[in-house]
Amino acid sequence: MLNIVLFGPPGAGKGTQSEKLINKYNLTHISTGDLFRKHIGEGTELGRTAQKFMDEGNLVPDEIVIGMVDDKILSTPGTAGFIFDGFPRTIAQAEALDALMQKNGTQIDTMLALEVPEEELIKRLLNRGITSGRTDDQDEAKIKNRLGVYNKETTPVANYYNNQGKLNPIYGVGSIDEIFNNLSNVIDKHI
Ligand code: B4P
Repeated sequence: MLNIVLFGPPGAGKGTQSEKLINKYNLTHISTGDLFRKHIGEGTELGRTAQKFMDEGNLVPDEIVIGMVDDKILSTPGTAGFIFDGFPRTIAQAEALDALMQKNGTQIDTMLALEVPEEELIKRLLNRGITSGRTDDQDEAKIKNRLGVYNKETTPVANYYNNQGKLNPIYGVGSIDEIFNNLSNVIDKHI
């Protein structure tokens, strides 16, 4: 199996690049943000709980996120591997993911970390707020809160993988294809 963590701040291009990577490498995409938006769309209890946190730009509590990822992994047996997009976002989630991988007799092979300056992130997210209607992308104060939460709670996750020798920083500004090629070059070293 090939298991990849695609990491980066909100708006770094994780979702955009995941779509291309899953096609090229035939992997299963697990985006916790997409899974929450699906629950919200279906009006589930999990969705109602998650929405309160997402609307403010805060993280959904770890136990909810981890349970949802565990369910998703169990529902896709026989896959060639996973791309985890927007997960893990805390050290507790990173530890839980290692345990889930171990339980399934596999491991995380590499972390690809997209790096994008904050002004560019704000510009991209406000733009997506207009085109997608996503409410968490429409208010600059909420976007700045998401970036603050990322800096405080999520950046330590990069160190967690760096300590395991798995961190690969990739510059995330440029054309989507150029960034995709740089990500693919790192992945190709693991297959
Ligand atoms: P996510 O859905 O993960 O949203 P995101 O980080 O904002 O988006 P992403 O990074 O995938 O978007 P992309 O750059 O592709 O999370 C939303 C919320 O869910 C969180 O705030 C949190 O509340 C909750 N949540 C999710 N996971 C959680 C977890 N594990 N724990 C706790 N809470 C969790 O796209 C951004 C824009 O940039 C797009 O419009 C795209 O077109 C554009 N773009 C992409 N690449 C570009 C490029 N190279 N140049 C120019 N524009 C580009």
